[in-house]
Amino acid sequence: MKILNKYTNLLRVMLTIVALSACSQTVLAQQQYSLQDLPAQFNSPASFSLDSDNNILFTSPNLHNQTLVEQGVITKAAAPTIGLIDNNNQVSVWYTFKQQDLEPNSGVVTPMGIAKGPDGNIYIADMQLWFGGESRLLRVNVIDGKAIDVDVVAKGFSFPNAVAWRGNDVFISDTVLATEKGISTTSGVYKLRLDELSAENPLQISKYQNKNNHDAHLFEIFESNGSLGFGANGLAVDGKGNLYTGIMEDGTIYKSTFNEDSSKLETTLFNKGLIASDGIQWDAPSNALYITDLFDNAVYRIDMNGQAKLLAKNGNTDGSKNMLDAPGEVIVRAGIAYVTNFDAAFGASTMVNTKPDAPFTISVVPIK
Ligand SMILES: [Ca+2]
Ligand SMILES: [Ca+2]
Repeated sequence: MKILNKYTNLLRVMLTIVALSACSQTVLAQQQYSLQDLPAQFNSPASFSLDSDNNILFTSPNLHNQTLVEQGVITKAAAPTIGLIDNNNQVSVWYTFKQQDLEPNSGVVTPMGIAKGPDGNIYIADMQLWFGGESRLLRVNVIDGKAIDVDVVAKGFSFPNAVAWRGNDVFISDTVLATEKGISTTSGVYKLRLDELSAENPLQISKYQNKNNHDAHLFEIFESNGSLGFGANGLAVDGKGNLYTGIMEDGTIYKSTFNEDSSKLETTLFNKGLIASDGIQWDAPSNALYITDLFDNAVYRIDMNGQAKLLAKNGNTDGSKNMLDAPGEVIVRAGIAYVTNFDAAFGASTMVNTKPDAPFTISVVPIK
């Protein structure tokens, strides 16, 4: 009996070792994907941020779930996900949003803009306007490069879109504060301090009423032509601390400069001529801004004098063969521009893309 026990125990130890190594192998062998063949859990790749290890993170709110189910391309809705592009351009799942992350009234989370904060955590705009919830700024708490969990740190936005940090201040574009179709859209950019952001007591932004009656955190207000109902969208901060805001329906970019105390000095027109500007990122080595034109299926570099140069443009595609497919944002890493093919189709006459479709892709464009 004793001998049997001994062998049973030995067997148990051996089985435990086998089980543990199987477990660690599962962790090590995390599924990886190519940029040109993403799984359906990345069916609307949107915005980019670099993490602390030079990986590229990207949000995918998966806004095409319903369309793709109707097309028979996928069988069930994919949860919103954050992907990671490693230094070998392999894509893996960094975080999948969970039940406890959903906005309680709408039951959804819509991760749009993403940016790394000065505290090393990842901040995400959760757009709820289309779904009946209260729009939020989320903080993904990061330890050793891994996403641990998610906290709500501010709420009360209308259509939060891009997120960009300037020192300890975070800027969040709000694409629709008020809009009258074909007449005008009012949009803006909020500015919050890191020390105002708290999981225990999320910062409450009061609803925009008019130009003279709004939350004190509203840093800038923009009026645009009302053609789409989408105003302030992409945001980026350059090496000198200037802030750039793209106004989607006007196809313009504005530049805001700052006083010593980080208050606003002035905001002026910086570039115009795009059809519908989307995400913006600034790249240090090339000292330039990179921006997509969601409607015109194009990617541009814009120098620090506001001069645009076309980097890539395609017609109506499905995104295969590295072609652009309604690009949402572009980020540069080591001389390569990565472009999310958001693949939205709004049915507007000025929009090149006509259909969200497989494959789900991120394009790469050398910038030299
Ligand atoms: Ca596609
Ligand atoms: Ca398409």
